[in-house]
Amino acid sequence: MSTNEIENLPYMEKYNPYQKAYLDFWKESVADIRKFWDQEARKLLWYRTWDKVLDDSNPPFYRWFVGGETNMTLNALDRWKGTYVFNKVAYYWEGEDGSRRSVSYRELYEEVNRFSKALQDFGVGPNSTVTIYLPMIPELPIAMLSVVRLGAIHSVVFSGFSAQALADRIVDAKSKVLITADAYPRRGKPVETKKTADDAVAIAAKSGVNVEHVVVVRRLGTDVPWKEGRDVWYHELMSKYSDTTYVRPEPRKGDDVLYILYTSGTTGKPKGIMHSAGGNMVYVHSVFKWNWDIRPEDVHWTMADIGWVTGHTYIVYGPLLHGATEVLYEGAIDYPKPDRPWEMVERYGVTIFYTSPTAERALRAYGDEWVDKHEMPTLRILGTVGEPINPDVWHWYNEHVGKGRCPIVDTWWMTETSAAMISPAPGIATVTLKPGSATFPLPGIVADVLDEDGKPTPPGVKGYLVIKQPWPGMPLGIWGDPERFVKVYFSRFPPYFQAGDYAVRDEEGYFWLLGRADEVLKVAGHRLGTIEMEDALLKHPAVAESLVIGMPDPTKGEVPVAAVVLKPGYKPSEELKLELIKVVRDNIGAIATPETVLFVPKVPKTRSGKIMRRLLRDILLNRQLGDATTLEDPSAVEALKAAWDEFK
Ligand code: 6R9
Repeated sequence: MSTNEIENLPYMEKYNPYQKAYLDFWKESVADIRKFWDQEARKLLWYRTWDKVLDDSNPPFYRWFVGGETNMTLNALDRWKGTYVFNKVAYYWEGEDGSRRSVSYRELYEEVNRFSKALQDFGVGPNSTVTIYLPMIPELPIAMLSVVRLGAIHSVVFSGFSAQALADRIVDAKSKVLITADAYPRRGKPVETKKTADDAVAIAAKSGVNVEHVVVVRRLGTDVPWKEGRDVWYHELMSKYSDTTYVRPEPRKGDDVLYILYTSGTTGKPKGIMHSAGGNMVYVHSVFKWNWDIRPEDVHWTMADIGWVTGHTYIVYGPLLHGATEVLYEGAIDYPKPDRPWEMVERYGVTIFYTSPTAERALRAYGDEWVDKHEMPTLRILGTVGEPINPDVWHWYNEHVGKGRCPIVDTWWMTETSAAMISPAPGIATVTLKPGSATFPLPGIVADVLDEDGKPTPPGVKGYLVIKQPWPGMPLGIWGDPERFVKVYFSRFPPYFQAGDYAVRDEEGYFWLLGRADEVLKVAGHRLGTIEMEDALLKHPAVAESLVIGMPDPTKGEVPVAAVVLKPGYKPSEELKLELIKVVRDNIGAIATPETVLFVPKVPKTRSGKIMRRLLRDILLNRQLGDATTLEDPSAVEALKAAWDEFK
């Protein structure tokens, strides 16, 4: 980007003197991204430095640190050998049932080496894929690091996903090895992970993908189904390898695949986002520092699940790349009492606390007394991620959790970006915060808001968020589907990356993120596709047509509401409704449970046969409508509205 263009960016025009330090840094970074990221990458260890910082010869398949060789675990573990960090706590783990364990960097290093060796003995090597279906226990980061150490590729599947959802991901990634646990507690009751994993393996086998090894971590000690020859206990396996086992971190090229993580998009099939061994590492390392101003004495706690990208970056790789101490919590955030998080902040002396608006809203709803009785003097920075934060929730977070003395770092980003893209960066300089705004793009990132025609919108006018230059944390592509990568992210406003979010900039250039502009929902911060849910409903023999819309919810942000047209011979009933809800849960997981299923005679569509889900949502909410003239049959809309009104 030329200096001229940078000077002309609207958010450069006005700033107060405090922001100048930040904006000057930012300006320099985007003026020459190659130079900037070259410097950032040199803060890490490489077996071999790159020949080229960025190869942009085949856009949008940008390749970073080409010719370079490194390994994430070299920087996350081996780097700390011989330093004080090796004796430091890497993870304070707390089980929902109160069990506790702390894992030092040394222990993590030893355990990862042993498990790497074990996986290697199963034939796992560079570019093999390993699916990990584990609850929030230390073995989850251990498994991820062990896979990465071998140059293999992990696909972590959220432990709340169903057998079908797990099977789909095993099949797509063609994994021969699955790592899981016997069971884990959720709200005091065991969730039988191994059973679900077995079901998934059986479903995957029908599609011709045979899982040969299932490694089972013993968490609760429950009885589990067992298949001799295929299943092996983690602890029995590990007992074969001594503390001094060493596996050399496999040299990975900068543009080799580090991991894949499935996420929902605008079509039914979840897509495997591929992140790179060099670029993701560099980006995560830099951003973690900028977001949290991370220091040796910090105790960082991302209260999220590793099964989503937030956990990959901010529980596993980010903290470990900085030798930081992280809290790993297994259970429900309000169990057994609504002050569980605040009690834990005090117990571990947490200095940086990061969670989602959904969690903030839920904890607020229990009443201020639960948080007010905790002083939490160690806290110094709060963070928020996953959805837009409502200004009143922001104020509550600031006053009651941060006691008015902790800046709130609102981080906008997505699975595809590796780490935050638009957010305050207290690790560099301060900017004045505005409740509900993620402030400015991070160094090296140029973002903009465009209208339908691809022109930047004036201040105050809503548009589509785009990223204008490549960045090291960008995906290598979609696993097995390069065309879809181009289509989803780069076809609407080429050559820019289209995020899929609505945004607006204010007079001072601050970015305000306004939620998804497509068929993606954020239900309690979890990313789900309406079309995935519609596909699930269609699997039921009674369903002829299905429609899913995200409706606003005071706690979860959004909840899915389904409408179905039944096939001839089927009649609406309470029983059928429950069956349909179950179909969605069985195909995706409990997180996707529809709020209700409405029975309608027809699904409203446009004349061209498209379901306009956002428009229908506005109709159901009695909001000012967008253009409804293209809807083919007004009576279908009326019927849907009547069914919804009755449900309310
Ligand atoms: C990290 C993560 C991505 C979508 C994204 C946007 C929403 C994330 C946000 C935010 C407003 C924030 N989102 N952070 N919206 N303010 N600070 O959540 O990744 O699960 O892929 O979801 O989340 O809509 O497009 P992912």
